[in-house]
Amino acid sequence: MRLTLFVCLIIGALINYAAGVDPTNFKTCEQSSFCRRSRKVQSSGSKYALIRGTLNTYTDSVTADLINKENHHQFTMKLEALVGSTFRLQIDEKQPLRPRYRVEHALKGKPETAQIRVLESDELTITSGSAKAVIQGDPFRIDFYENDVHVVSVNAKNWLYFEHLRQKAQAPAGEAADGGDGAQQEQQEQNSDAVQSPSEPIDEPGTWEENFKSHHDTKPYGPQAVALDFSFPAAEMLFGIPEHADSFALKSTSGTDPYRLYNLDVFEYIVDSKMALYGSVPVLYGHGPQRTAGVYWQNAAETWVDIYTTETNVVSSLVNFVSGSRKSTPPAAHFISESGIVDAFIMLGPKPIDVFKQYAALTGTHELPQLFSLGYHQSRWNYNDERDVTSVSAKFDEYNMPMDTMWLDIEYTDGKRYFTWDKFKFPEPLTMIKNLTELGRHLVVIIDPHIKRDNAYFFHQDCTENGYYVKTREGNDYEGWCWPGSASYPDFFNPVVRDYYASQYHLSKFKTVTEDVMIWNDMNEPSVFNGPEITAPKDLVHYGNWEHRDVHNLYGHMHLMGTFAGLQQRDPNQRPFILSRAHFAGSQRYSAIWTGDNMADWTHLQHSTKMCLTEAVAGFSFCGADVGGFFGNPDAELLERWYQTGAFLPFFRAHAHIDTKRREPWLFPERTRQIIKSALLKRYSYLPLWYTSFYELEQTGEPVIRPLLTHYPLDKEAFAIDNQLLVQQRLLVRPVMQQGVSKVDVYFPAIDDKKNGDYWYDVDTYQRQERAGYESIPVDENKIPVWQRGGSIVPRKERQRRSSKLMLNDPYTLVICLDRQGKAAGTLFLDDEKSYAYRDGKHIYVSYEFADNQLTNRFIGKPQYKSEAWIERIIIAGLGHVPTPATITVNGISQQLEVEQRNGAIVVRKPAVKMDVDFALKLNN
Ligand code: MIG
Repeated sequence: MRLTLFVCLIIGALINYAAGVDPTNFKTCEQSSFCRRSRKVQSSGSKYALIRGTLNTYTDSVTADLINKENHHQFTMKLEALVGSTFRLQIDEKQPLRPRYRVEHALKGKPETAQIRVLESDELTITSGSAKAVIQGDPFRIDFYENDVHVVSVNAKNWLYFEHLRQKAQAPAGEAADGGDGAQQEQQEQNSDAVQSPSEPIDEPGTWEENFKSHHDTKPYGPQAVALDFSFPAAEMLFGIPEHADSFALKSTSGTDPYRLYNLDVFEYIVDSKMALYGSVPVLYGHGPQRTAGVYWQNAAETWVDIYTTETNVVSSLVNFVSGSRKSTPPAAHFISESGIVDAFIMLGPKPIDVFKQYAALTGTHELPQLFSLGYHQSRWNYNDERDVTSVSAKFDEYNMPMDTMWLDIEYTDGKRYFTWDKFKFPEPLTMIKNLTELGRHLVVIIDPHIKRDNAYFFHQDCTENGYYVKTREGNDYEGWCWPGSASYPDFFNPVVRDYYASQYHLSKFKTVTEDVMIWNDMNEPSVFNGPEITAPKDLVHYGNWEHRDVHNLYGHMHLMGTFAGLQQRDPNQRPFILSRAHFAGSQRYSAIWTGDNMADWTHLQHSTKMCLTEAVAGFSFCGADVGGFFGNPDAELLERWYQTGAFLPFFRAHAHIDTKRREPWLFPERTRQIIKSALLKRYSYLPLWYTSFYELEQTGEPVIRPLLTHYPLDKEAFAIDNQLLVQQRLLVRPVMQQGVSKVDVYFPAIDDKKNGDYWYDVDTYQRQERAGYESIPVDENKIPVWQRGGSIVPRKERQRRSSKLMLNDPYTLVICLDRQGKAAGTLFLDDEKSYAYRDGKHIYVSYEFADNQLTNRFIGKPQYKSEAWIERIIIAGLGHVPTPATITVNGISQQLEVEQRNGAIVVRKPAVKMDVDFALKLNN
């Protein structure tokens, strides 16, 4: 017994060691005074009521005053209707001692408001189109309806909690507040509990100043938390609030910490965890078969989110069954933020795709990326010198593997001074870049926000002289420790600093790159090695006199705004490509993101799809994870499976830690090389689909990759599935993410509650799945299980090239998979793959339709881009007969085409029509 325990402890210690992260470096809710205070309200409720007679009605909004009935503090409430079944709720103090921070720059612009009708009786009913809000005065509560179905409640649990700003009481000598741990604190807490109501626990330790480990937070403005609960009566599950290394479906937080949103550089993060990571996107959705709704909690301070799920255990479902009643407590979320105001957008759906679009209407989308950025990226920390870069690129050619972009990590710089190069390792960067560019490849270099405090460094000189750095409370430039040693951090919240920063990217300043070199912004949480929780202290001061506390989760976002402006100014004709680690709501307008420092093990591979699915519904379709895993050395099988998975996530980059073994594909045996090569080729063959999907994301707000529930909202079995993903509504991908398996269970979702499913065609064999439900699918080492939906048309390019740039004029293959009615449809977008000309209509956007044995095309907008490309083959699956021959008609002239069989499909060879030409292809019976 003893021995087992001992062994367990040892193994436990070893696992911990391997798993990396030291959780004690990061706060728990208990260690964070505002989280502790706000969470207490969950057991007692709080008391807010509308003040009668303060209601004002406008064409698109109502306002009224709210009172905390315990301390009589007053607040103003504004409820505004926005176009697209969305309401915005704002609550602020009526007369705060100092202004409270309101998030700027996250929304893509001022949201368009909508007209309302107001009906006043016992309650206040506000209608706008099919959206309706019913406000109850005492206790304050709002219920939201979409087409008369109740989908969201605000404050139904009475957990609204708003700490008004106040003067610090003079503490008697010797009783200075202390947030440290230990018995003394607990003792004090018990005392204060005894005398204070939960809405007034403001003398608790940690309220007016707070310690964590060796760090002291002065908290000059005292307690100022805001918290509110949202219930989703029509939902059965909740999802959203990235970034966490956790499942797509949010888990109950009862008995655990809440999910935390606080941009942090977590060393060797663990999976299945609610701990904070690099990005924070406070948008959350509730989904049920009939309705989907969402809440965007616009607050940039540290935020914790408690999750209440409706547990479907046997007993409760039995009770529900017997009583015929619905579950009484719907799923709910409790948002708790350290400062700021209540600013919540309630998006009413009704369907998943509607609510994703409503969120995109608020915060925007990534613009159409340059095609190269959807190709394969080769990175590691570090490619050591010019020869290394050139020879890695050459090896890809030697082994006939496509690769678009080489990346340079921090070691290319002169001593971590960004915008400079190490002159010994990289004496001729421009020549190196030109060599890559001539091969049709790109270079991305890293530019981090920490600035080396070196008096001889121009950037540091400029920032020091002009006061561009983030300040301490005392008004000095804040100094932290990071890669360059002692470092300071530009205050990107200041528009003048952003302009200065943007101008550093101009080629007249950054002379050692070209307009084709793109940018990687890392460490922008910001990461500060010697700061509290490895980030900046909360009492630092930003532009506008805001505390870092108020704006923390936006720091990376502001950094990205500067970089994006810089790249646009550098070359107004090229769409910028930026990769960021930190992100907030709206950062998707500026950059792609990746999931940071994952590990070379199977669980991290599995989390790449989970995490990117959550990011995609939170606006970040352009998401990927380090292929191969950042820390550690993947074995051949893990690396192979990781390439196969990465090939079907939007951002596809291999990357590795400086201490790992080199792992370029040719360093592995021939078999592995072949597997990786075929994954790369598969990725490149689908580039036209990825590209079209990103164009459509920008046009419509519909995510590029999607969880199954997006298109199968009725199928409860599909709700939580996060090891499968859809690419638009065309592909179903189920990467192999387990070791040593020869088959995988794949779930084919149902379109109704009778278990009817779509047809799905295996993209390699055209073998068809006709039923919904689980299927066991055999997988050899080369297999990436991917199906195309019956009813869809997918454009592909099948010629093998060195990089995507060289594919510009390559011909297309159209893959047509028929549904039960023998129909299919799909779109294709093409342009110059690089400039903004598409926004002036210089593109071809075409919709293909197959019905009655005939394929036709229709142009959406006038085709105004001159493409050399043409259609070289048309593959049709599900036809049931081999028509010979096929007849194509262009401009009234008909011609017969050869038809062949390929696996379960037929192939029409060489239709040879240009992309901007009208045609009809008739298949004879
Ligand atoms: O403290 O630039 O997540 O991708 O290779 C580590 C070096 C800093 C963290 C990034 C990682 C990158 C590394 N960076």
